[in-house]
Amino acid sequence: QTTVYLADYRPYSHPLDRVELTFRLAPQATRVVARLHFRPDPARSPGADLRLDGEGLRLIRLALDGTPLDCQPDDTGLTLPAALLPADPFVLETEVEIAPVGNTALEGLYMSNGMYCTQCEAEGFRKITYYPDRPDVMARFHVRIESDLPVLLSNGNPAGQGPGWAEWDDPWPKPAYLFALVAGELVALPDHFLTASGREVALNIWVRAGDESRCAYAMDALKRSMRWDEQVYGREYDLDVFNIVAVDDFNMGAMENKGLNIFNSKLVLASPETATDTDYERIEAVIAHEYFHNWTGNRITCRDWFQLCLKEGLTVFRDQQFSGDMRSHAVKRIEDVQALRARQFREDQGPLAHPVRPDSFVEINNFYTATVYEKGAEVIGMLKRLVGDAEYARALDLYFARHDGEAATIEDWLKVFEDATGRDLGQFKRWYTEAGTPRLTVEEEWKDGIYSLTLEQHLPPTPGQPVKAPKVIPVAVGLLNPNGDEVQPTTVLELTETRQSFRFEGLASRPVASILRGFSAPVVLDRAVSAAERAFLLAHDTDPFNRWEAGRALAKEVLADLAAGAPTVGPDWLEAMVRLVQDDSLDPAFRALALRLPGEDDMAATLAAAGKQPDPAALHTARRRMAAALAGALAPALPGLMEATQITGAFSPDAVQAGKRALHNACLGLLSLRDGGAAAEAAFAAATNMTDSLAALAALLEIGRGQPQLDAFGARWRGDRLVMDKWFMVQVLHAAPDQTARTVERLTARADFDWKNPNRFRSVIGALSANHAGFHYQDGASYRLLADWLLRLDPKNPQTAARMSTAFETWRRYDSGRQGLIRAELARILATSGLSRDLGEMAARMAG
Ligand code: BAL
Ligand code: ZN
Repeated sequence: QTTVYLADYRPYSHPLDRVELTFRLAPQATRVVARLHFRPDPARSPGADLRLDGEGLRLIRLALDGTPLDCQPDDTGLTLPAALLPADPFVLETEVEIAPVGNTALEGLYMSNGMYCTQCEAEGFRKITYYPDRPDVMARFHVRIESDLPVLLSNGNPAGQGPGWAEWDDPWPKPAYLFALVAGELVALPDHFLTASGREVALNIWVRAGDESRCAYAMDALKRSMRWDEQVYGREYDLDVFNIVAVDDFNMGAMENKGLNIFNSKLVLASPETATDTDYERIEAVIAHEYFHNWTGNRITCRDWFQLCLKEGLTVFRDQQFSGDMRSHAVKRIEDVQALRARQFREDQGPLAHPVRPDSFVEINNFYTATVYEKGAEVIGMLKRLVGDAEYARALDLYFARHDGEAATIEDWLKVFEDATGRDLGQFKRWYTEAGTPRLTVEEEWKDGIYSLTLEQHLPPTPGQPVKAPKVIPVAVGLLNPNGDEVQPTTVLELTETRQSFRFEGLASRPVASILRGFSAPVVLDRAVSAAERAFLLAHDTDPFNRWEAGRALAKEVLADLAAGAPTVGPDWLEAMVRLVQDDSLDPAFRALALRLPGEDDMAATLAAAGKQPDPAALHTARRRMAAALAGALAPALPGLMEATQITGAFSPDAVQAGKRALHNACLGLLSLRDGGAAAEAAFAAATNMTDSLAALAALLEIGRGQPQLDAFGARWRGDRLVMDKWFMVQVLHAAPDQTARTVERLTARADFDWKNPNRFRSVIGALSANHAGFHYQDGASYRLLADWLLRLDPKNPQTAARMSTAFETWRRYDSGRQGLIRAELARILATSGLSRDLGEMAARMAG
């Protein structure tokens, strides 16, 4: 395995201006003719050979300015010796043959349900033609597609079409990873958008016939995204057309190819009957994310793949802002922090920890991680908090002005902020270069009317980074007086040293501190707070995030106590929940989030970080007892709450209705713990939308019932791949711990378990590891099953196999028995011959 290092970066030797591509599509033997217009620059790498990347290509023809060349490719590309290269601009022409139909890795040009499509990020273009496949080589593309299929799409603007062909011209220079091609029997939902400066843009969402009725929400989200980017970031769209295509077989969520976004169909298609509120929310966010990439990613791209967070962190941050503006900032922040803790903190605590900007990799596909994306977004949030909103806006304007059309770095990004604000960001840069989640301890002192907070940061060692210098941590703090009134509004303390004190004067009485408001930095706050103080903050904090956080901390303490053998659930948390859930001044979505019990994996991580060994079985039992206690305490309130949150009018996926449904269904889940499932059975029978239907089904499965409903659901949605993914997943997620592996074995034996489809694979094998107690069941059957499936998938689709292998990253948390079982599976994977670079790198890093 070859490791690539950031420190080895060198600019590409031969500037490339223009690319002309011709595709003659055929499933077994597609011909790709590429004409690359090079413009030699004597100042750049004089005398250098010309190296092109290429994998799995059959070279048919190679010519330089029309003269055939006799150069033999190797396994990874083609080298033209410097002696053959003219000093003046020249055209290199290649013709290669590829077989899209056999491409199960879903990288490069492949086929999905009879349609051709591409995925080139990060290094898929080299599977299409010989090319300098690196993001700092930006060129203008002209594409001709020849095929009898009716819809032929590529990037940029249409440049002509006739029977059996179409041409596309992209005026904006781009790296090859943003190239896309689609050809198929597709139909469009058409629309249009008038930009702020009055340009008309044709919008289309392309799907298979029959799916057009499920595109309206995605189209609406696209138009709102386009308007939002104009209004908030001053960014207008820059082509005559914007196409989105839905594809069933896709390794990721979606891809931001210039003017031709390709989406996993589950992130486009939605109707009330088939999509849950969570699906709608996700579609809105991902449509926005991919659209926002047009400026943060496409117009300004990354110099090399180590800079991936430059586009991904920023674009996630922008889509989070957008979703907050569209829905509720408080709810969105809580959801984002939950996801960050579940995925990124987990990554940061284990053998896969890496900096937001890694400095080496074996396979770049393995670095599309929660750290690069979600922590990358948190780092930008901190920057904004530190410089303030107005300065952030000025810095972003400067970023777009200075780097438009360029391939930039994190250094460029930080320099823009330094120039716009006059700040020195040298210390802040450590957030990009050092892995690990800082831990923050707090000491308080109240003396002579002065309240002092002493904050101390602890930076845990991570692979390859044993010792770290202090970071800049923005800690948002507010103070409440004992009556619950706020006496110090939110102020951002800048912790720059290992240990630092901050004083608040002029207070009449000892305040209650609300620390890390809005989750102002991605850190763990280690603070011993009494249950009474947490309950006080849950009742009075003006910061909605910290209000929720107080409830969450209380709940985690209850769960930890129960798992450690406490006989009952104490009253503080239960009483607080009873009050909160009936507080009609609170958004139902917020109340639903507060009612959600801490997840078992989350709890296991919390215990492990505190030096305690989590017992998956004990945690599972404790969580069930906690749910039962909550259901008991809320029993008198549940009927009234369910009635108040029953939606009577027409379905809408908006945040208000979704919030009501979330609270209603949270109550239904609790009620079913007491009524034997009667209410859930009735709810399932009456459901008119997927949110309610799936929630009722989950509530029944959770109490070991629901087989007739599961059968009815399966019979109704047999022909719908996306809905059937839910059917598969819900069974695995809610299987009892000793039945989880067996459930997966039963489901994977079905004819409709199409394991080469990434969505179907994730719906079962991904759910296996998401069922914490089932995955970690003591006999190790789930570990074996996961390893078996990873090894089976790896030769077909290494990228997805590698992603799913992260289920094993937490092995160090558990007892020696489980550690041994997981390590044996990792060793078995590593001992397999022909392992992909993707899975090989992941297994080796996890095995340590
Ligand atoms: N660039 C890969 C998919 C995404 O993050 O948008
Ligand atoms: Zn992205």
